[in-house]
Amino acid sequence: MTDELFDDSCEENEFDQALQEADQESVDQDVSSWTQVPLESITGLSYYPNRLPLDLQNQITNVLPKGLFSGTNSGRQLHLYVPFPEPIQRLNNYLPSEFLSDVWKNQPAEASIIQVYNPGDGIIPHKDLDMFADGVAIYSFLSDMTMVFKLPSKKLKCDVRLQKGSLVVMRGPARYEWLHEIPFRGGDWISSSSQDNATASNQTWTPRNQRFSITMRRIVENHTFG
Ligand SMILES: O=C(O)CCC(=O)C(=O)O
Repeated sequence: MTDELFDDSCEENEFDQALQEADQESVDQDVSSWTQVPLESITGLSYYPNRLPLDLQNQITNVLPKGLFSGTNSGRQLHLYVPFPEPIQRLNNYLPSEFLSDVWKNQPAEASIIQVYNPGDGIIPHKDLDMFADGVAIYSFLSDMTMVFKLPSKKLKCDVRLQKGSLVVMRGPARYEWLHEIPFRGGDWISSSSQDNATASNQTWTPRNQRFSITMRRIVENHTFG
């Protein structure tokens, strides 16, 4: 039954192909000399822990096709377009009101991507495609994982621990100037004193578990596919 909800959305289309040509930049991966900056210093980046009620997290997890979570293939994605299945549609209700009014002009998300990460999986440094409007919202499910924001021109980086049930929002410079990535590795270094200070000496290596995210976006006006 639940798989039927997603049957049509799983088909490859032009939109999917465009996404695979995302604005990916080759970044010097030796970031040892880069300066770690706090999340608050990145204009347009906001993080909201514990954003989603547990029952909504569970409902969404349960409605997704089981095949997304099985096996060890990496890079499993599901692209959805409005109308979203009901529990996913409800994610609009948890977007910050100022984000909805100022950035999306009180319109709900039009496109979402569900991405599953097994330990070792990641996503390369990138900016989101220009076909997407300003404002990107990413919800995290099942387990925690570290996302890294990078500004190569100034050798700045910021590690943001995305906890399950959290929301991270990018707009303006955070969306258009900074790259974001999830490093391909089996775990993350976690500072016990600060979520965003990855250079602290009091870090512990925390193995990853399976995680999925739902990224919600709007499409720029007058965008034509194909
Ligand atoms: O899965 C994530 O948290 C990151 C997703 C992402 O970077 C994207 O959809 O552009």
